[in-house]
Amino acid sequence: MDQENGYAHGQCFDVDECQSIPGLCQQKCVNFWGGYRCTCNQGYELSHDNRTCNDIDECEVHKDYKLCMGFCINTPGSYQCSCPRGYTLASDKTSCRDIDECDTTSNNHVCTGRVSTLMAVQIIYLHIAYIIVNGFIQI
Ligand SMILES: [Ca+2]
Ligand SMILES: [Ca+2]
Repeated sequence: MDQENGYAHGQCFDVDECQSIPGLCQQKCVNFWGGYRCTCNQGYELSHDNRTCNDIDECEVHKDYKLCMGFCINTPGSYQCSCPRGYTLASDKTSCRDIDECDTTSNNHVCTGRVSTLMAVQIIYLHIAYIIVNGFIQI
């Protein structure tokens, strides 16, 4: 009788390697009659040792398909998209949407009235320059 090797009472039976050998596979173990197979979670691929799983670099593998409109950032088991400055990630998590800096309903008030931030800074600099040159405050 050799139950370890799947032979008992003159008959063969399957050994569930996934149950009997803890840590056999790094992520998932699939038992079948006469053997077993390691598999990986979504976003990972089985490495050459047929046991451990490596992260798939989706940004590199699918670079021809342009997964992201902006930048693609590889993450363990997945990937993320990000956008250049001045854009925000849209709800589809892949495309970029222009930020309307002039939209007064948003919290990014860059303008007050009709004076832009840049103009306001220029006015302050002119006042400071005037004070330095003339030595007194005159508004
Ligand atoms: Ca088996
Ligand atoms: Ca990945």
